[in-house]
Amino acid sequence: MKDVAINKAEYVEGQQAVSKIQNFENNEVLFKYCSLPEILKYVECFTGPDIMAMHTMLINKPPDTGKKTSRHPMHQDLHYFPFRPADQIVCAWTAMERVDRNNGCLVVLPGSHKGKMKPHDYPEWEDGVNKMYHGVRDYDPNHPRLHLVMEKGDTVFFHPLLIHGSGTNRTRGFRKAISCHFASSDCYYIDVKGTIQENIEQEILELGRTKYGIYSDLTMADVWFLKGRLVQGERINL
Ligand SMILES: O=C(O)CCC(=O)C(=O)O
Repeated sequence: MKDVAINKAEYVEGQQAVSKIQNFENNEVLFKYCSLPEILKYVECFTGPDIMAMHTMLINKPPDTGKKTSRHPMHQDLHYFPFRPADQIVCAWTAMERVDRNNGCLVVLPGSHKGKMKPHDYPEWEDGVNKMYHGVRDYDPNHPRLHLVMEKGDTVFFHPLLIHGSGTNRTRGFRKAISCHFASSDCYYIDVKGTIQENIEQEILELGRTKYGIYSDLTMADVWFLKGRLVQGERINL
């Protein structure tokens, strides 16, 4: 993924061209992260013994160009997932270098995971917003916020209903983090038609059609089924 501040037609060199690598489940080097015992021993507390890696990301948050497009709006990850129950899904997010408010650390609303899933949409940011960066419209702006200052290698594990996002990268470096969303393979797929997730379903289907070349009858659940990979135990439903 390329940051929206970089014109589509513009040629940029090196890591400037890559603000995020997603779905690295077929890259043996990056995917090792998802099988690390240091990670899985905590993941298992949420998922139980049968564990799927459902979504993988290496986030290379670029220095902001002044348009504040390096921000990630406040959101709940469950908005993107057509599987449940939420309590058997967990994200592991590991800092690959020190992250703090200067380079756009994670910011979370503690306790928000106890609430419901909220409707999401693109925020109305003046200079554009990255593809699929939907945000929660109506969270309480007075809810206490926590900025997660982390050292290289520190890992945070969080619930898919936790409202979180990340700030502007005001440094000249690329802020790197690696993450995986894990779920119990015993979770089950749901049909999101007619729900508040319908808007993201359309975008995921567009991507899925291009990636897998399947044009008829593709569902959001199919896309997740195709990219999910077992990391421990037995593949049951997902
Ligand atoms: O790493 C970040 O800046 C935020 C990532 C995030 O919240 C996400 O991709 O869901």
